Amino acid sequence: CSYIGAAWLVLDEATTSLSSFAPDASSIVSSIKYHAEFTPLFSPEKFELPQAFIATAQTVRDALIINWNATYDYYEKLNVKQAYYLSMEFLQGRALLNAIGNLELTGPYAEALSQLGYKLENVAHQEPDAALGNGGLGRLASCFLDSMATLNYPAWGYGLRYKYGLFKQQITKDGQEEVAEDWLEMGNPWEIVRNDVTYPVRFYGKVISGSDGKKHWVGGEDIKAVAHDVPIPGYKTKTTINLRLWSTKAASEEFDLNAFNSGRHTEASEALANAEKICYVLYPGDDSIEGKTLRLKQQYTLCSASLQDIIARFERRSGASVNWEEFPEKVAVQMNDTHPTLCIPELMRILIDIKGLSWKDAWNITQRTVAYTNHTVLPEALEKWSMDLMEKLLPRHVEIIELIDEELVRTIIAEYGTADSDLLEKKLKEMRVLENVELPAEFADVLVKSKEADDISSEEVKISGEEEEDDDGNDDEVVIVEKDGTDKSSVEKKKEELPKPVVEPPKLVRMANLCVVGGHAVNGVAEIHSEIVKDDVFNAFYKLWPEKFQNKTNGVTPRRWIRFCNPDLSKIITQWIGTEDWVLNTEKLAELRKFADNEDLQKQWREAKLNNKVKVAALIKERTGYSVSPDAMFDIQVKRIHEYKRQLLNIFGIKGKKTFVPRVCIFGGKAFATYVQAKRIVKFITDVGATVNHDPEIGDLLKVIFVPDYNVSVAEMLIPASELSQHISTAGMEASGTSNMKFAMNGCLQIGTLDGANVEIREEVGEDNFFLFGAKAHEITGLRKERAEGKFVPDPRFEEVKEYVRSGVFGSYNYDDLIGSLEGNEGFGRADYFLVGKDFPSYLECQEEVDEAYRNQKVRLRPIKAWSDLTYSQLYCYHL
Ligand code: B1H
Repeated sequence: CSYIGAAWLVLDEATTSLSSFAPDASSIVSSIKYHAEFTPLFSPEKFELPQAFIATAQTVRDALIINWNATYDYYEKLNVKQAYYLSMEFLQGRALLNAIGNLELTGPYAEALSQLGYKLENVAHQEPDAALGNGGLGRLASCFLDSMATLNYPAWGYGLRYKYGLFKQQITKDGQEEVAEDWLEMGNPWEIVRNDVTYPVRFYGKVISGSDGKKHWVGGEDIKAVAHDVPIPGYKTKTTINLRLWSTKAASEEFDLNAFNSGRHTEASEALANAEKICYVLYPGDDSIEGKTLRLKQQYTLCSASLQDIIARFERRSGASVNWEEFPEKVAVQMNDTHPTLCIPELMRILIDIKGLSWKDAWNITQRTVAYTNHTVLPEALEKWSMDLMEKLLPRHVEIIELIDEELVRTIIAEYGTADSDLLEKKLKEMRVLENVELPAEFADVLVKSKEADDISSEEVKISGEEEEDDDGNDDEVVIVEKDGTDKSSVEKKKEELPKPVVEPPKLVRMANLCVVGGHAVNGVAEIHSEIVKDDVFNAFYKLWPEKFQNKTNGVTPRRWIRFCNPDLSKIITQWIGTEDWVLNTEKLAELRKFADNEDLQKQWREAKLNNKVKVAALIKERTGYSVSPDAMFDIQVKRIHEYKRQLLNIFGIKGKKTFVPRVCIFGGKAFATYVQAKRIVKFITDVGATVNHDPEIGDLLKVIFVPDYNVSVAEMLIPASELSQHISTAGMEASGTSNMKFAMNGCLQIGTLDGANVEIREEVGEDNFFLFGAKAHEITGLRKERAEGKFVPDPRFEEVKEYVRSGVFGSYNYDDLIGSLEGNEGFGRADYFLVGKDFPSYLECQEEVDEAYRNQKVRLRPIKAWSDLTYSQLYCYHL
């Protein structure tokens, strides 16, 4: 790996062989019995499937601990450079089958469990999903861990140990309902609690200047972060890396014994509850100030505890002579989106205030250590934090951020000069880390403030909410979309209704700008997305520092997403290629191409697919009560429910299309709990299903299924059974997508727009294997403008479907707000912002092509090579 450089170390073959560890079935049985008796998380009265799962997982954990320790010792001894992936989300899913698969122990475990009277598959199904994430961003983090372990990279993940995973989605007559997911109810057999690895994390307090000339952050409240380690095994290697998750506790002195003893129990334990609630849930609702505070506390806890831990390790490994200059040669911190941005001021604070470095040295070290992955260009997802709130919670960090901003202002002035004050003003407005904050005094006379600039004060800003660019793409007007997703009128209308605001606009910290300034690399997650990052969202920064900007197209682990979730297909692939090496090197899948026309292969392939479809039909029956025919085409769209992902285009298209090959249209995904429009979409899909699926005239020609509670485990069943998958976002809005890769790997046709990684997938699988439709990314702004000016005339088929929905055939629910969002200019703020109406005709035509292809179906082989481990693990290596 020439790009790695000497500081990196990849464990070699000799140290990574698994061969020394090969327990047979009978020793596994003994070990399961041992754990059931001596380390139970349950009572001794019964030993059934749930207990069998826990005891089995504990035996696997033993093996993982041996490898974890060996890996750790090795890194420690050689003092290697380590990559740390900091993420608010890790969507791990289940671990058992993956772990024994990676350890090459599936056979012996199946045999051992059968000796105990159980089927491995049934035991594995007892495991709750570790759903410490929302969707693609979190699953990507988990895929990275698998991949890095497999490639023997010294890397760790850092995250939070949420007590409740992402909510359980129940589908009722009212649509989606959220129920807390108590994934730790039966204990977590995988984690190792490190009660001795704890760090204080401080909030509030104030900054004082000491007589030593240093700044001291004093007072406030301290909590304690406690490390929980989850071993991450690589595939066919001894390397077992670590996912370190923090839980939060009150610092012990916070428990008020006197209050407790005098009967004031709640008061006495208030500090405890306050500390623990930081890690209750992922993305707590942030409409209230309490919610916002909690989110910021979560982000800071992740950054502070992880950096303290990383620094302690660096110091320990350095021995007597700590050379801070070497820190970036031993540590790479990758920030998964902007949620861990506080790493930047936190590393600065520790280096300056605690380790005594100068600003200049600390800044140099920080920049060389930290890098940022951008996952979205949606304006509402680019985090901005209120400076007032941040100042209260993290006063020292705000001072540091102000200085970073000041330094940036200096750089911008040096770059653009002061001659053209409009240009300078524009650049400052675009690039500064701080928004709506006066320039520091030293620059006061550099800038002749133009009148217009002062008008920024009337701009409306929504923090951590649903903020969108206006239809014309002109970002000096911002339309607010309320959390309830109902109408939001145009800016003009708002201006009329509201008196001229007298309040100052809120001072904000733009986290993405801070990441770009504070890190040495910024990457997008697919080619097209990385171009948008450079040309649009961060264009001003790109012009200043072109060398920082990179593309690293996302990837998925071929272990979980083919080898283990689709054993039938895997067997066929191995048989035809003649080796199982493809699991480590997906380039090899291309060798299948030469057999593409072989009828025996095609027959096997079809049988495997059918087998997987039969299993999914059973799952659908169990979860929804509906019976579906495995002979129909399985057409699947599973992802978070969001207007930009356009589930509405899919469901409207079902009605609009004329030709018909029997289909089971499967949907799955969760809507963010407060995203009302997305929840309406869920309700609508289930209503359509309830009508269509009971219609005897339609019968097996069409079924519309909403699979409740979509998660990693459900994905592992659905994807292998898919024949068509839909990736139909408005072009330019889906940063990458990763399920598109998983579907492609499992031999599934795709229909999609030229968006995210679809573009690269299409190049890889060939145009005739990808059903392309819709507007292109560069056309979107113009199309929105056209539509806003009333120049767009919707296709009559689109109007017809809307009328049909309005007619009430799908029940008594009032769909005006849903349909309204797709309509013309009046009333609804973002009138078809996602261009469903515009793309509708080309979508329908494309679906007709799909039908045609399915009728003449041949096996379509789509061995893709672009998303191998190496491609995306290079992420950590381009730093230096
Ligand atoms: C992605 C998010 C995200 N991008 C903020 N951004 C969130 C941002 O609740 N929040 O605060 C939650 C999620 N998630 C996804 O990342 C992209 O939409 C996908 O296109 C991409 O494949 C994935 C991984 O890069």
